[in-house]
Amino acid sequence: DPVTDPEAVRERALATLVAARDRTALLTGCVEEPDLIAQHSPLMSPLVWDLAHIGNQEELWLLRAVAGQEAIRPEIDSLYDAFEHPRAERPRLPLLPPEEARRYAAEVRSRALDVLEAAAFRGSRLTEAGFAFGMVAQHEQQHDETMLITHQLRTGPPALTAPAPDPVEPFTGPAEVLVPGGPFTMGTSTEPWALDNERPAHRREVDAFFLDTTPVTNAAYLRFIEDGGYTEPRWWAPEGWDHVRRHGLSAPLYWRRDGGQWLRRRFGVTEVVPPGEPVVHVSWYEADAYARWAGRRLPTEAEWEKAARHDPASGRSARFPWGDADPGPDHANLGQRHLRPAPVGSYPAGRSPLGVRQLIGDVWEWTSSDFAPYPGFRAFPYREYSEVFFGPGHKVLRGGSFAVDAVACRGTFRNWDLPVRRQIFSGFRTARSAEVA
Ligand code: AVJ
Ligand code: FE
Repeated sequence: DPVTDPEAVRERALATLVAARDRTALLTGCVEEPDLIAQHSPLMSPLVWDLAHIGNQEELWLLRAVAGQEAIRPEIDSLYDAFEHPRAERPRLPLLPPEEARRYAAEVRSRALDVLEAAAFRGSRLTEAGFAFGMVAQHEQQHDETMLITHQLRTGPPALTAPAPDPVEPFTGPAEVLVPGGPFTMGTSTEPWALDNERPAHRREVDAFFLDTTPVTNAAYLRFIEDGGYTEPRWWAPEGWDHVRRHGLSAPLYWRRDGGQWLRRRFGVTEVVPPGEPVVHVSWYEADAYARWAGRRLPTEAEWEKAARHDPASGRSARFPWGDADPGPDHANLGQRHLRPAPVGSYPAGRSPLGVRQLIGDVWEWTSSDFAPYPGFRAFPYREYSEVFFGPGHKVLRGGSFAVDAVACRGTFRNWDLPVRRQIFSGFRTARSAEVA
């Protein structure tokens, strides 16, 4: 059993730590030093901050908390504490220069692998089933997605390339799927590397609803734009309307109208907006307005998770829409294999039992829900991962994007952000309540 056999846990932890570091090396090795220390947007850290922060968190959790070691460089902790310094002020900190940051992260990693080699994976909640190692690998992968967001914000010639997803026939299946009402199991108490906010498993009642079979496409979103969506206050939440007016927004981030067509900039390349791909780089306010314009609404977080995990035949919740198997390349567009969402209709093997498509990967999907703790939530291992973000300010996103690694993606995984944010790889699908007889 991969959860209880210590050698299997060790092997999985090693493979995920190595994969995360390979990706970090790619994201910080494909540009020159000035691009590593520059701040490409006040919304983001310089890439060199993410790099040392990844090492510093690994040191805190694997070297100090798990192995009881002394700090390697105690004076740098505060520089890389995300709560002490907001992103906008990080470029003015005396950060480790790129070469030193690399050496520091490598030193931490080499010691962490010794800790992993000797670990017993029992006796404490932190090491049980390799949790701390899985948490650190997920943390690094989350910052790899953050760094990919920074790369997308960066202007100049492309630094990253990746093949396009395989082409598919335009999706012609039903536009929406009926998810029957009734209880389902939300969250998890058994997934070994699930983070605190995904726990514990609990029953949730969800009324019958219809959910879009696929994420909303660029073509559909364009109809909203061309119907005057951005000029009609009635589609918008009041704060959303205010935001759109103040910032003069009229299309997703990175889009620009050129004569008769819409272009977008994507990792240094300008291209015609592809009609069949899920729309990406929209805020919660834009998703909410589109849904209202379409006569629909965003799904709640519980509706999203029921559609993604509940198997009506067995009554149980699976880890993923397709079952309990870890994601493979036929299931979903994950792991930065591509630098874009795949067209709707891709990955038929990843569909849910009811036929909902592309719930995992491609684009993060906004839900209507505020980020809130599940009944019985306990912060673990630190309050600053989830607990301090609970509240009405943050909206939940689900399902992961093309920029998320499989280790940080599952049917229970919860992401959150402010409703104005759109530099993230965010899209959405819409829902409507089923008529009650
Ligand atoms: C879960 C993506 C909102 O990036 O702020 C990284 C993940 N937490 N380091 C973030 C995280 C601490 C977090 N999100
Ligand atoms: Fe972090």
